[in-house]
Amino acid sequence: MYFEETFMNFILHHQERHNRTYHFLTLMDALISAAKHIQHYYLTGALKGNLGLAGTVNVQGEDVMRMDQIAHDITIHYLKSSGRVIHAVSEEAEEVIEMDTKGGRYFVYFDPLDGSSNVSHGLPVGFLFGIAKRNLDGPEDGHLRAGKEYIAAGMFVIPTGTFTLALRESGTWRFQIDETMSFVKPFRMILPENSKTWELSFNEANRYTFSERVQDWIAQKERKYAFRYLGALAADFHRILSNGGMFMYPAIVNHPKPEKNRLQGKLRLMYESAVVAFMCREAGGDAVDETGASILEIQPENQHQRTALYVGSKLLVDEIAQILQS
Ligand code: AFP
Repeated sequence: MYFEETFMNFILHHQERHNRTYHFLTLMDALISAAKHIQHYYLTGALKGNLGLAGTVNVQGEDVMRMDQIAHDITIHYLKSSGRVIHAVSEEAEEVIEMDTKGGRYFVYFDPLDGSSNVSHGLPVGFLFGIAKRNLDGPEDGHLRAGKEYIAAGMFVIPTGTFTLALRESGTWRFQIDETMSFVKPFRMILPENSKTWELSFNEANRYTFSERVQDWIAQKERKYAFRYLGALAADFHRILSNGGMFMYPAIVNHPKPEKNRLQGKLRLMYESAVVAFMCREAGGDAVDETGASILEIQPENQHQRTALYVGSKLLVDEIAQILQS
């Protein structure tokens, strides 16, 4: 018989090779339990009447919760019970969530159900997370960490059963779920250098609201690369990691209704942009914001801060960064 290497084995050996504690394993176990539980709800939610409108009542006469609220509650439960988390930041909670402020070691930033408009279609959504570590040597400096200080970042693409995790200076790895619901078969992701498979991913409907220079750049490239867009960052970025190219959510600066401009972009820095930027860097790529500055260098001023995002193959990101900086 042949057995694939499990995620837990992979991460255990990684921790041992680097003389690290097992606390990180406990945290990863909590995140994986949450992801499996969310996937279960996603797959059975319609049957249980839980995918309806929040505030309505389901067939069992229970109040219907939004799927993203369910995913948030599940994740909070597992993170809290791990006993390893100091503070968590969730897309679904305005305030920072205090957990184990004395014994915890990690800060976790997450979006438990990103791309929720895909839910009612049964199409992929993401559970994205970034992890930073308590300052064990000096005074604690709080949860607002730049992406370059994350120790790990990852995403589950639900309900496809794929999980991608980047470990600082140790690469980006993809796992898939097996018949026993274990994540197995670590596969190192490196962005392909050959541009044959590269793709561009952005919301085409927004194209004429981008800055002129971004529009010009797209016009130069559009015949060269295939174009894909699912509307869920984790799923769109999943393709870019495999095929190369670039995902972008530029700033909206030319909307016909100026009040609809989004000068800071749409995506959230701490649990969307920095997460994929971290995974991308570990796979040999890069990510910048609307000024052409590195996403991983941005020091957040608040946990729900937004940023424009250009992430993917280094060549394309360097090219757009130069244009944005000029
Ligand atoms: P929702 O979770 O509100 O659907 O937003 C998803 C998302 O943050 C990200 O996953 C997508 O890449 C992006 O927004 C899609 O935004 P548009 O619908 O504006 O293209």
